[in-house]
Amino acid sequence: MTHLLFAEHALLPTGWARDVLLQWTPQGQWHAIVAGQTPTADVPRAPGPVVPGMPNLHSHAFQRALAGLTEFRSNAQDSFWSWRTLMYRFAAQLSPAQLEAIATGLYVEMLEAGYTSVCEFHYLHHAANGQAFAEPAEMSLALLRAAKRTGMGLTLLPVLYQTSGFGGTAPTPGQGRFIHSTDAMMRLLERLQPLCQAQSARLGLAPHSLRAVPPEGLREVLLGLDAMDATAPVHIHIAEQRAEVDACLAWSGQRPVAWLLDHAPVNARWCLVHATHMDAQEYRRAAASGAVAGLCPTTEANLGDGIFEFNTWQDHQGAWGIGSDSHIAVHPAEDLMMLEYSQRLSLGQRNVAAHATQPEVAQALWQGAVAGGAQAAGRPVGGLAPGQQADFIVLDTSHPTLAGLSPEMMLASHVFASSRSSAVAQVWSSGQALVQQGRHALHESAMAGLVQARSQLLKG
Ligand code: NGQ
Ligand code: ZN
Repeated sequence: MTHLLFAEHALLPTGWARDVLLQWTPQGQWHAIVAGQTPTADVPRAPGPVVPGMPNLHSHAFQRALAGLTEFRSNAQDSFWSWRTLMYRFAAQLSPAQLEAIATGLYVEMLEAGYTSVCEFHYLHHAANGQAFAEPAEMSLALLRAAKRTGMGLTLLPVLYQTSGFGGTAPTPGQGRFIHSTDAMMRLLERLQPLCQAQSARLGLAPHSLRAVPPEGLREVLLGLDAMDATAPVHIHIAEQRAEVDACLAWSGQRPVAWLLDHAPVNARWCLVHATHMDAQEYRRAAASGAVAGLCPTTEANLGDGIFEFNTWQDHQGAWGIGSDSHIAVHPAEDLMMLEYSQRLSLGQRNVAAHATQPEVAQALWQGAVAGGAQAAGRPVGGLAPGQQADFIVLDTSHPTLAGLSPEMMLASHVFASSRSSAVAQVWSSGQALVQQGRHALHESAMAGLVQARSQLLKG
């Protein structure tokens, strides 16, 4: 038995199609997608245009409870680094139950906004005193449970963290909860692999950054991962801050992206998160490697990172996707808008993300981010095509900003003009309707749980 839905308008990889019959398997994968059909009375109709669900390629779930709480001056010159001090202080006390509550609330928010899968760049592994939990995967299990309960598609990326800076400097006390030997990380991955498989989550790995993983740790853990799964996704924070680039130059004589490309087998399974600071050669070489650029425009703006040269990357046909990272915004439309606006502001132009074959900016952004996000996730979540998962959203045609418009204009208005009042009516993941009339079934309890966990943390 397959499942059927009729959509008057659907955004396929080839563009908008009319009168589309969407058919998926009981396992939640697209079986057939055929345009130009006549609807029959027994087939349910989507109440609006159908658009692919968005993969979120970078998340630190716990940081959702800190969003909005660091917008005050704590230093004469606040920066990414002073924010990180506050973030570490917050992370220091978090319990597994609190992580689960925050992630559950966050995943409900993500689904309601149209994110249908997430890559968790997960580094908060140990107890507050830095000792491993009796169950070393305790914190990872909290994330797996949150994803399962909410229906969120998950790529779990346990983070390897070993040093506080280039050249092997010892971790600071605030980093105690993150640390693993390479062997201990391999044991964690082995423990997690069957658990991920059981809920069709994908397991990958994230060397935190070149600051946090020395060359031998990087080499060994990649060999270990390959022995487990030679196609597993690998994500890394790479060149977010100028101070990081300078420290890497002082240590190795090379910039971080150049160093990585010369010392690691970077290819299409890699996601380079915050490849913000690259020179012309790094743009060319990184794009040619096939790696996905992991862009987190609202977090990068919030932390004062700098502006990625999106049009240079596009000129090199680089793959890219978006992540909500610190969750200062949890909405694909906001991150796509921020990405386009950062380019407009720095270049003094408009419609930068449009390209020769796609003049519609919102559509170019949406489809680019879905394709690159799916690649980074290592899961078949690349849109409305047979073999991919039936992850999709239905736009809200009754939203005043969208009502009465063509599907192209609806998507553009959703991305650029919906003013945070989400224009998402339904969200389906793996062929299941998780969000109806804009609300996830767990909305009330999940949001209450998130708020309660944050209140506890603020008291602590
Ligand atoms: C993180 N966040 O791991 O949460 C980092 C900050 C670091 C971002 N890079 C810590 N946005 O990079 O050292
Ligand atoms: Zn990050």
